[in-house]
Amino acid sequence: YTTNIVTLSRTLALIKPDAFDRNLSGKIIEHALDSGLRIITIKSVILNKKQVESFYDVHKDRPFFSSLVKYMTSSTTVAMVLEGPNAVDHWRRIMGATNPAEALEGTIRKQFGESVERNCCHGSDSNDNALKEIGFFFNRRELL
Ligand code: IDP
Ligand code: MG
Repeated sequence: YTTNIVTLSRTLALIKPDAFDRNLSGKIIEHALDSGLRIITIKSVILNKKQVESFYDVHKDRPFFSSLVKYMTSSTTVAMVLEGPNAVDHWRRIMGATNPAEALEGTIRKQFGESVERNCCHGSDSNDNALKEIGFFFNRRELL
């Protein structure tokens, strides 16, 4: 006989301030749900400078860092934990490339991204980073 065990994993997804301000949260969430991902939890936050500097610490020496911090503190961010088979890769695939100009047709960033910075959404890039990034926004009681 064959067994058919699907291993579910989780990723952190953000709707960034540019998308929140353009009222695109619903459409981006719809993309996630229509693609088969499940929302485990969701909240909105206004990040401060320290939080963004910490979240994007790997980019602290890049020329765009100060602009990125300004953008990410400018308005509300929606944070959600998405779950599904291969959630990290799945969400990054439907988001599309970092630069919306290079993103494939039908992806969220192609549809809604304004620029390489204001690219409307975020997704963790590995399972290890997903765990860290989920912990950045949510405590254990929010993830039961
Ligand atoms: P990712 O969001 O696709 O993982 P990263 O390279 O991790 O892309 O960059 C983090 C964020 O920093 C991007 O989503 C974007 O908002 C911003 N960013 C990345 N590269 C540039 C750039 O060349 N100019 C301006 N902003 C950038
Ligand atoms: Mg990244």
